Amino acid sequence: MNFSEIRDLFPQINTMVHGKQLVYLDNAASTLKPLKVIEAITKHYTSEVSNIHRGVHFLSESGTEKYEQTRESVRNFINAQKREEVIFTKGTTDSLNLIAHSLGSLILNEGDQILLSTMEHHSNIVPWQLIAQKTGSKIIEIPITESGEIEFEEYKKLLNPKVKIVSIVHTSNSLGTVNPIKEMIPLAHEVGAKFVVDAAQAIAHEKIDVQDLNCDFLAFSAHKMYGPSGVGILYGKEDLLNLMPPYQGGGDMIDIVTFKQTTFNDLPYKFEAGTPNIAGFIAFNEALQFLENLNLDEIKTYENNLLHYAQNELKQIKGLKIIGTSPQKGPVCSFVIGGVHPNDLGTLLDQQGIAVRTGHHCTQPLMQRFNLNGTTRASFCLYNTKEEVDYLVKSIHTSLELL
Ligand code: C6P
Repeated sequence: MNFSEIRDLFPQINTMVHGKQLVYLDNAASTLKPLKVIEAITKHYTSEVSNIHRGVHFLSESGTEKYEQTRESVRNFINAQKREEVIFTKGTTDSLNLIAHSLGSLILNEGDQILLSTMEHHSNIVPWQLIAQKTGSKIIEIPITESGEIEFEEYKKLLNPKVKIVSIVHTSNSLGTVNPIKEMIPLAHEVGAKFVVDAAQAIAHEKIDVQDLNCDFLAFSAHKMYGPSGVGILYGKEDLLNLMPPYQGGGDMIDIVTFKQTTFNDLPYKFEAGTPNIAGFIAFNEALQFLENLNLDEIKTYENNLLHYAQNELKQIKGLKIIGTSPQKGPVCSFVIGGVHPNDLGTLLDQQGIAVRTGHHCTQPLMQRFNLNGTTRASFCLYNTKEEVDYLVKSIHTSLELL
């Protein structure tokens, strides 16, 4: 695979920012989009607009067919057994809210426990807090080590029959840590708990096979895997999804409505209320094809090499400390430098054309754990290069001279 040719597939990569060539290192927030994805959105809005699942006319039927093709591509991409297990949502946050509210209201009772780790994104904390308040259940925190890894022995100790749900990030957006999900899942199942995986950061960087993992639920967003925003996936095991009550009402999720009572549609539509982001889901298929045509193992190796190169180069900067030093990492490098505020550094890097994220990255409990107000985060993906890393390091030096 020629990674330098891949850059040509992304029109935004050649953008100028403040008169400088863009160096986009904020891929954990959202990736750039390949031309094919952009063209699919344009095509839909130029000549193919119609609603789906609702018309007998040509445009509605062909739109429905394309939309449902994406479901089949997602099923194949994560190796789900059935298309009914692939629910379309607005994104990871929406998927996690759906599970928390629907599964939570089904299985949580007073005194039950939900296990979350210190490194969870707010989207994998707040929905659980909302349902915990409603059901009288409790959130228990699995601590992490100085290197930013789950304390596995503590996790084992916390498991007991009161634990009904364990919800864990596969790859941390702030630390890069890849958690030992595959070892954690059977232990949760032993005490009868359901296991939810937040795969927002993992999905574009390594192969995820839901049958092999044996997770009960998996959530991710298209915009972090070269697809459009406002498009997300919730995978769930069919038997559980069948038992779970609907999350939102209206649109496609109904079977028969009377003022006395409503019956609900079958999976996956039971969880898909209202008109979705049709163009987005159709274009998402192009992003999936793009990733399928490349090889996720090769992508992982390329990105891992780039991460190690970046970490080694960044470590040479006086006073720079990397936050998250697990040997198992996705392509994310968070760091702090002495008395430098991350926002000041981020602003100066922006002046030099570099996009990084600064702040708490929607992981405030994690920042509290490390006693930080935030970090600067460079996050890489398949179109980033060593030259861009070198430019980042040079630009940090320039910024430090100005500060
Ligand atoms: N993290 C980041 O810059 P949405 O916004 O719904 O697509 O994804 C939410 C989400 C959930 N879990 C993890 C691990 C995530 O990283 C994110 C999004 C972005 O790190 C925006 S805060």
